[in-house]
Amino acid sequence: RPIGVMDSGVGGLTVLKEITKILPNESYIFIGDQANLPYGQKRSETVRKLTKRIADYMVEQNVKMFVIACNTATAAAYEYLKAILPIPVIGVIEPGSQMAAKASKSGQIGVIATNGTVRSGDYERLIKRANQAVVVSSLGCPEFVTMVEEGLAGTVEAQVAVNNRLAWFMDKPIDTLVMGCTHFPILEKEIQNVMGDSVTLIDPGVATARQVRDNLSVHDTFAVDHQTGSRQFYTTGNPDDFAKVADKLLGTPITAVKLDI
Ligand code: DGN
Repeated sequence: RPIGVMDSGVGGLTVLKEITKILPNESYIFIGDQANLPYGQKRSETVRKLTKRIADYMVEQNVKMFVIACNTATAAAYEYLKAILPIPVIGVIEPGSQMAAKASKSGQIGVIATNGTVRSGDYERLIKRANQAVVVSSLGCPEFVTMVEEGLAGTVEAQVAVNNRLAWFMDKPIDTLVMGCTHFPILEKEIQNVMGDSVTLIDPGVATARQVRDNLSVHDTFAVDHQTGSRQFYTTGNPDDFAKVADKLLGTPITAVKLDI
């Protein structure tokens, strides 16, 4: 049985990439809900409904685990889906928070995310659960999502936009910055350039991948079953546009199929 991975768009591919690095023999179904992108500006009830729709489809496809590779959807729907789905559900915020709390020495952590994720307060709550003394400064960067979806990562335009937005952190003594949106690791270079080497960037996808592996190995019935290592890609939007950005991101050409649900 495959592992189901979803995002509102191509951002979740950064998480898929980390999962396949440590579980290369599993099979995966990835769905980008691009017809409804961006999730970050929507009400959380709407995001919950959209995420459930994808989850239901994944369950119909007989996936053995559902990975919400989107911070906004994790904030809106993780607890809800965990309670109702018949398979294990993994979100990205808890693993990312724990990783950040561990990495910070100064106890000053920054979070960049969509407005929806910032509004949920989940990173702040879960980072503080891991270490109460930490000070968390969160900033919404919704325009980063659009830049990534438009394939602008690596351009001067992207660097300028990242510089402008992250100037907000200049008077904040953070030593750790959580890329709290799965689209943001695609702008990692631009973000590191402006933050400087003294700031450690946290990609929650890395910690999430470890959680997927650990979860597979504790559920006997879901034991790693060394499959063919196949990957199927679906988008509710335009498959050619999806494939163009996905190729760049995964470093290998892929085919995407239009999903009508
Ligand atoms: N990739 C999603 C996240 O991690 O929050 C958000 C993208 C979006 O739809 N705004």
